[in-house]
Amino acid sequence: MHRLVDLRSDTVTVPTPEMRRAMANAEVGDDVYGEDPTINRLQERAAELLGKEAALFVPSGTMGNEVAIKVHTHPGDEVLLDEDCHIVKWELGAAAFISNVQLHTLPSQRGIVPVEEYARRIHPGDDHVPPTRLICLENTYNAAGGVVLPLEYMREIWDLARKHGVAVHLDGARIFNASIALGVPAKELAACADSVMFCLSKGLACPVGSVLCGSRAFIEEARRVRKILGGAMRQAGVLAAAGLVALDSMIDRLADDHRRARRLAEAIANMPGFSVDMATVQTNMVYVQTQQPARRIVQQLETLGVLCLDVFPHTLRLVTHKDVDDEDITCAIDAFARVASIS
Ligand code: TLP
Repeated sequence: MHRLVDLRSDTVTVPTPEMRRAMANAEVGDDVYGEDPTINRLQERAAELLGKEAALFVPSGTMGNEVAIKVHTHPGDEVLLDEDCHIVKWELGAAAFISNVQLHTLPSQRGIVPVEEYARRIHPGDDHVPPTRLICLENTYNAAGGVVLPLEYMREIWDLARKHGVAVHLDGARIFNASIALGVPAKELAACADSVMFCLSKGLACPVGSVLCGSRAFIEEARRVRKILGGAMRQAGVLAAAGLVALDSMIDRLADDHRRARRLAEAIANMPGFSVDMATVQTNMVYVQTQQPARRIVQQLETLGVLCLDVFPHTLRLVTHKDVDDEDITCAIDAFARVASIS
């Protein structure tokens, strides 16, 4: 029998042998004293790659986003963002819990809130209305299938925010997927935001970690907030070592994940009981609409050795990553065909 094909998320990836070697041999020190040379190297490398002055290694993408929100805002401030973005949907209300901010959520078309809508909502604050302090963007945008926000759109938001003195934070958990899909350096996307978080632990296959990038002053304060939240680590160079390998060798191969997602989507789109909006298949995710309840399909696929998530009552999410090869895609397509034939 073929091994399990795990399409639940790119977070399930395991470190490569090269990462494990680098982790075993990593030079380490106490990072709370700023003395871990491997973490320092990772932070410098990440800042350079994203075109920012400085960077901070954090345990998770959620912490990176939430530290950024805390640094950009004061209690009672307002943050404008899409209603289904990760910060709203999957971070357990952390922005309210940690930063005491009001999240003003706006509907979007696949992560794109019209620029005029932001313009209409931005408020300087007065005796009645909270000041808009921050706009959060997400690229790639998870909740519509890993779709890409175009560079032009990001620039328009950036110009608007500048004009009104509002900060922009980019949840770039999968910024390198966006960069590959757009054929644009990640730096150019990052240039449209004051701060950017990207994850090492997703398609880049590291076991742990994300990086928050921004100005030197922003990162200095972020470091303090990370400590308050209990996210300061000690000899975490063993983790950062995998991150350095990832930045050197795992970015370009994301194109393979995108190609495999497309193949999977094209096959499933033609099966009875399923549909796929091919326009949304832009990176490493496939959202499949199901006639049957998605939960039931997940269970049927599991018995055939294919794992995926039901993200909405009639929507499945399939994510390709480095631990899914062409043969796995064939197995997944066969499993879907069997489920389609019995439902
Ligand atoms: N996303 C996970 C789940 O939490 C949904 C996944 O499997 O996709 N921003 C974005 C856009 C994300 O997709 C995620 C994780 C995060 C932030 C948070 O990263 P972690 O899991 O490291 O806290």
